[in-house]
Parts: sequence; structure tokens; C-alpha cells
Amino acid sequence: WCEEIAPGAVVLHGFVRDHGPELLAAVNAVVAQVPWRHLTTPGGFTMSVAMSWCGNGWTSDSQGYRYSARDPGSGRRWPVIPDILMALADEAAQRAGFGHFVPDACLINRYDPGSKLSLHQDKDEHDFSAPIVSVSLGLPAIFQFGGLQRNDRTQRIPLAHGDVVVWGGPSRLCFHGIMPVKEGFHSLVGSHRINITLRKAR
Ligand code: MD3
Ligand code: FE
Repeated sequence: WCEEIAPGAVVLHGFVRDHGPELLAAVNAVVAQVPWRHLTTPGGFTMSVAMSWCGNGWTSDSQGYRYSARDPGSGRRWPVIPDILMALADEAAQRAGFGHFVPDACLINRYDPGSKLSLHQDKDEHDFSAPIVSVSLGLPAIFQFGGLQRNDRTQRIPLAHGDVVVWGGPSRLCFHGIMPVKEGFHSLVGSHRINITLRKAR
């Protein structure tokens, strides 16, 4: 079912529950070309979350993070976003009331037990009028969702395998994070949580 947890933030519970195998195959195809990596934050910490991407990807340099169409190491374009993810992004955005959505960047996060994502805003995209579609696979997690100020109170939202959340409108710039993922085993994904976010970066 469809639940609006804040203005512009819509949880589509179980939206892709029956599509785990195809989605994982798409993830694995991207990861075969862009192996999991642990980025260093501008503050010098190594992230506990492992990342891969397609479409536009992250480049970090002395200025911080940027989206780029090419791997600065090889000069080659990042892999294209798999069709199944483009289709899912559009269907989820429409279901949530945002109309057609054509993302140009896809970040894939892998959480092992204990991995977390500290409270942050996503503001490196050029167009905040486009929503972000996020897909949760594997182990469950507790999502923290705050306001426009880091110190605003946060709500905790459990996210399970197959849940899709669409973040747009007034929620697009809200602070958010993921609490440390608990130890566990998912029959399809194993001891991981995978999160796919589809975005319009440029
Ligand atoms: C709310 N990922 O990659 S997805 C991220 O589960 C990120 O891996 C988390 O935050 C994860 O940046 C959360 C849900 C999400 C993504 C983007 C948002 C929620 C958001 C942007 C604005 C508001
Ligand atoms: Fe984020």
C-alpha cells in the first residue's frame, strides 16, 4: 500500500517485492563493471556503506563530491542504467503522484551488518524539482527522516525488502540517514541490505 509519511515522501510498501531476482541481477551487472567501493568523506572518514553506480557516478576530489558521466580514472562512461531500473523509477514516481520520471544517475549502496549512513541532505543534484526513487532489498533497516534543519526531530521508518520510497517536493531536501543495520540473513540477498536510488543529477 501507499503511505505518505511527510509532504512529498511516499512509501510504496512491497512495490517490488516480487521482482527481487531481476533487480539483483541488474545490480550485479553494474557491480561487475563498477566494483563496490568505500568512499572517503570530505572529513576524512571511510564510509561503512559500500557503493557502486551507473548513469552518472560520484567523483570525489579536493572540492568534495560531484556527479560525472565518466570514470575519471579510465575516461570511460559509467555503465548505462539498466532498463528494469529506468522502468521502475518511472512507475514508482507516477504511482506516488510525481508524473513521468527519467533519472540519469543511479547509486547503489550495500550495507553489511553494522553499516550505517549518518544524517545528511542530498543536494549535489542540479534539479531539486525531480524526485528521488529509492528501492530497499535484503535485510531490513530503520530509516531516519528529519526536517530541513539538521537538529529537527526525526521520525524512524522501518524499510523492508521490496519497499520503494519516492522523495519529492517539500521532502526532497530533508535530512535523512540509516541506523546501523542489524545482523541477519535474507534468503535472496544474504547478509546485506542493498539500496538503489534513482535520481536526476544533471
Ligand atoms: C530523503 N540512501 O544514497 S534511501 C543516499 O537507504 C541515501 O541507502 C539511503 O540516503 C539508503 O543518499 C536512504 C532514501 C532516500 C534517498 C534520498 C533522499 C531518502 C531521501 C533525499 C531526500 C530526502
Ligand atoms: Fe541520501
